[in-house]
Amino acid sequence: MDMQKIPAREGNHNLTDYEKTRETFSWEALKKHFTWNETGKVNMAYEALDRHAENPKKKDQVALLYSDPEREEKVTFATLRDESNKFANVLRKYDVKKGDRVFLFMPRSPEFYAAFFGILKVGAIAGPLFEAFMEQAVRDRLQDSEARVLITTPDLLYRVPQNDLPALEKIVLVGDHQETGEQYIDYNKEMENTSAKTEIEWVDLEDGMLLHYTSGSTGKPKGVYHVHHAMIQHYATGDWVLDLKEDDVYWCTADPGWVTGTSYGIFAPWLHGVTNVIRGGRFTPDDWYNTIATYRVTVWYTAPTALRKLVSAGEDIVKKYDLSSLRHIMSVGEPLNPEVVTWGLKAFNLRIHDTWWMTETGAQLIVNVPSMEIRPGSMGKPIPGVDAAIIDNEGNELPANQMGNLAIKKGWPSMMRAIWKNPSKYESYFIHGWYVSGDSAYKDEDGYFWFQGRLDDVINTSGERVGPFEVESKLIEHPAVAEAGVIGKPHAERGEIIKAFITLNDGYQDSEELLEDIRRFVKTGLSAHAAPRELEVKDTIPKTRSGKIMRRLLKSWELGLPTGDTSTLEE
Ligand code: 6R9
Repeated sequence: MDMQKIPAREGNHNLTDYEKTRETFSWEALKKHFTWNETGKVNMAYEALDRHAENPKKKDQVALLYSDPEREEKVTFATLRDESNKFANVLRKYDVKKGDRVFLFMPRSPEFYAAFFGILKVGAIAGPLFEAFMEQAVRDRLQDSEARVLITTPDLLYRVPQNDLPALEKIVLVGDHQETGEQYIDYNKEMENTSAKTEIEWVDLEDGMLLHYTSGSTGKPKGVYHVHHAMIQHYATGDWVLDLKEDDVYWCTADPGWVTGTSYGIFAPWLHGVTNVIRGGRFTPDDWYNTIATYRVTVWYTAPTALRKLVSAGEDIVKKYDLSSLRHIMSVGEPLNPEVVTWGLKAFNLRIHDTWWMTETGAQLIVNVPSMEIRPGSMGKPIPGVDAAIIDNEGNELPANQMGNLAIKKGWPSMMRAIWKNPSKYESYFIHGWYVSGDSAYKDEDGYFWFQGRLDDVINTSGERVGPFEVESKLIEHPAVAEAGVIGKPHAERGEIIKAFITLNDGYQDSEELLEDIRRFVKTGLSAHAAPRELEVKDTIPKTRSGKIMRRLLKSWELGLPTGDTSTLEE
């Protein structure tokens, strides 16, 4: 491979000597930064919010700089603290207690963030759901988590199948509405009538904080369970990788329905007390550049799929905006194409720093930092305090340049502590003390990690993880569909798109209208990002003798690749 190397960035970076810090760093020593080191009790909301609101020098600083095409709001640390206190009081009024699950299903807004911290302040576990989820996706997650309270908007209420959710007692509605049932709580009314002071519920480091549902290759989405202790790694990576300084204006483009939107859209920036830009609404290159220019964004965390769209939009549009405030750019979610890195150097005169991690890992693990040479196409190196390796299926470490399972030595602070109500699934992630990511990669002689692909059938479309099983299950609910097999098909801009192969029930004919109807069925029943962009009718779907859909075979056919071992194929 023709390997270009991009030298370290000049400047005053938080992590100046990666190698030396790796040798000397200990999580133990970092604890002294946090109040829980003295008190033994913790709450993320306090560390990220109240601590700054109590600091006379910081309380009036803008914490949340919200904008969408219709609304702009600047919320200080003191105000966000007060609003989250109020929401904690509202939850207590309805008897929400430590350990209860409280879910949020709404677009990004100042109310979202106040409610989110209010949940943490009573010691409850927050479960943010992406606003694009349709009924099935909402049902699966609220049923599995047995959420007692849901915060949503009147617009989204029709996607909440209340009759199927026996554990759900209250629904907080943010915005004007007509609903009158006992189960409804009016956000604005309750917030007006409650005090801005509250008692924070102090919890243990290992107590639950967050549930993020994520897709695997089989079964329904799984609840990845995170605890307050994770903050130590959000803080450390906010320092080393995000390179945050006190006067930064930081923008993470991810929605809090995905882990990047919580760990790096909420925790890391606010643990560092920086101004956090939150933008709602849809993506357009003009809007994005305009956001950076208007708010003088200095540090920007985004995803390859968005960057690829910016590349397609071209360099001329970059020149229309004053992006001179930008100091640091990072990417996560999918492989970052070397061409995008090269383009970034030209268009922004900045390096784009790839970072690798997962919902399950809770925080960044393999990264590029400003003081490190970048090798475009590589995810970088493990952060201090974390050991990563390439292992074989028996758990043996493989030598440099050999492809295998990307694995992490168990025990980093932000690691998930459980899969909700599914201990055997949790155990299945680990062999011989290694967490096995499901990604394949290799490590070069200099310790840089190179992503190769997923080892399971999980699809990564525009940076979002989609389990083929969920899509297949929805497809066969359509009256015309008998069987379905779903794969990810490589796509230049989106990384992968979802392609579904289906067989039809008797009496149905393959037609454009039917396929469009099936597509719409998944889109409105599950979620837009899970709807297959391509649908193809087949006579049969290949299956193993035990009845498992052979997605690998469908993929090889689709891509014209050798089909490999088909000995388990059903006759
Ligand atoms: C944070 C997040 C995790 C999966 C992961 C991998 C892919 C993430 C990547 C990357 C190549 C990177 N992924 N970062 N692939 N290079 N820098 O994305 O979490 O939604 O759970 O996805 O995404 O396949 O296993 P999540």
